[in-house]
Amino acid sequence: MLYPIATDSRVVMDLSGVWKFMIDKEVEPIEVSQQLPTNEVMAVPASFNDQTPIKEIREHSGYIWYEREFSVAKALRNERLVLRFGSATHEAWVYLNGKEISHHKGGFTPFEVEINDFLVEGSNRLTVRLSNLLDYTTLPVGNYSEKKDADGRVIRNVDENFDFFNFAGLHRPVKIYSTPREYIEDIVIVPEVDLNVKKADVKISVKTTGNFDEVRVTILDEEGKKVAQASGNETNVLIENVQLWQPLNAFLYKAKVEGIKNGEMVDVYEELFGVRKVEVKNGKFLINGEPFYFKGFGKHEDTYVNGRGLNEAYNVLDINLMKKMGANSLRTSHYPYSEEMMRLCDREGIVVIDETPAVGLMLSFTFDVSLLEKGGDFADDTWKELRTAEAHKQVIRELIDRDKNHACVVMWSIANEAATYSQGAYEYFEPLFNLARELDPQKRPCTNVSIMMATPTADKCTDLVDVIALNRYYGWYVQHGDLKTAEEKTRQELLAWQEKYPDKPIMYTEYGADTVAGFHSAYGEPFSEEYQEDYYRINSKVFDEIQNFVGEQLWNFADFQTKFGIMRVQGNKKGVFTRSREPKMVVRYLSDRWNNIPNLGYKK
Ligand code: BDP
Repeated sequence: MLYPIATDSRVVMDLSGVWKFMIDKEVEPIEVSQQLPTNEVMAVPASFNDQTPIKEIREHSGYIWYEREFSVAKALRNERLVLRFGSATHEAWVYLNGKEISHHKGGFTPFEVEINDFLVEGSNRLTVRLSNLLDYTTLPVGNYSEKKDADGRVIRNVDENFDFFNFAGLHRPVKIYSTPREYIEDIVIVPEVDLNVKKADVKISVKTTGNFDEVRVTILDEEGKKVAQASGNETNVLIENVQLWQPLNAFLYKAKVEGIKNGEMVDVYEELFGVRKVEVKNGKFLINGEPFYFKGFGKHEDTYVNGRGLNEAYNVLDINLMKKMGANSLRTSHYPYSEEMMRLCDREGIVVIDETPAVGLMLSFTFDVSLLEKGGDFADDTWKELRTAEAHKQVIRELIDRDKNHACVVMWSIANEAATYSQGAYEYFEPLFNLARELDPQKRPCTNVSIMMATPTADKCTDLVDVIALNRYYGWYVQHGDLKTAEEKTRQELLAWQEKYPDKPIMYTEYGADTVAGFHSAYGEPFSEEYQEDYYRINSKVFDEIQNFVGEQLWNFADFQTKFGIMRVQGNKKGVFTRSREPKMVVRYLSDRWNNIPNLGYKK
């Protein structure tokens, strides 16, 4: 799906701003033929939760309404007009002038609908009903329950089956864009580079609606200089002396695609792309033929007030902080991030592991590794009770459709910390990996980010992954406060993986310790800034001993908001930055380490 941009043939209207807002108390049905009966307002894009001091709104589980009016200039009304949501969390019903025009389930991917037939002259009323409910059929997975109050009103509750606050709302921009009636619908770009001769053969497929005499593709470099041109819906262009997209050294070409009729350009779209080669070979993760070492973070889209809503200034700050630390990569834990962030990562050369919102696929949460080390075929009810397979297929489709052309994306993460050690896991995941591999035109590697109980002996899904991606908390959730034993355990486990799967690269996608900024301890006790630094130091030491260990993405970039819990003091404190992005002490150590590790060729 193309990102909405303005071009010589397209106009974009942004509906960001202050909308009318209301939580639905389900007392009586809302009449969409009437204006929303509310005086509340909320800013869009943003989560609604932190824009109010009212607890009942902040913690509301159920249905939520947004509304605003807009007009479309007369000059545009003969164009094809598309209403597009960057995301609406988690399920949306869209009404225009009281008529339902669209429905979408899944809170982290865009959807759109043509609105010409529903528009009226003058003011148009756009109403959105959202649900922030999660259950055993949705991604992420929530524990859903409901009860009735004294008046017979349904009270709904979602207990998150994951460790982040269930922010919701119109999280990403809502836009109307125009295209001509005959238009470019989609563009798929697959660059194949011959690294020896620095030549790229770029396959470009253009999906159009309507009849064009010619579909012309022009490739421009960063200075706007034409480097190649070809014609056809399916075409290959050759780029000589190609400039590669490299980690932290991005080069982006522009594919200018024009639909031409009677000698005139009717529609034009410009898609940026990078030329780079990603391979997994002999226990290495290669970018452009050289072993890449991941340095960076698991993150969240999580900022004060905006919640999970798009916050471009924070996105820019975060990438700048990462670059200063010598980091080169991030994982979009635990859901697809905004398109704006993906475009920024393309531009900045940040390497991305792109994750679906499949988190919480586990119904017997424990860090008791010994449970599985006892041997036997572990079984809990996860794969009997969860009914997420359909939603999972849908998010894989929508994620790959949205992000397929991004140079920054080097790997898909199919799920985070699923019960991959439990009976039925392989049967659940095999079709999903097949689907991702079939759909991705660039055939990127795929992984499943694994939880501690998915030990080398217990995990049932390692055969499916290209890279072994581990979330490990030795020295925190286990061997808490005992870094000496934690170091031994880490070494033992990594060596066991390497021995069992010598061809698969291994990396950490999470490791970390909750740390209260400003809390110090002469004894390096847990929660102190000293402990956090000691924890990272022992981990680094082991990583450097393991030949096939190709990267460290720690948990977490910054402190973030979670649900309440006896283990959470105003959220998760594993950030190396606070939620407002002040560095904790460990940032100096990590910056020192990472600035001395090359992006390519660290472990030859
Ligand atoms: C892992 C999860 C992550 C949590 C983290 C933690 O993948 O979402 O926030 O642990 O406990 O289980 O800090």
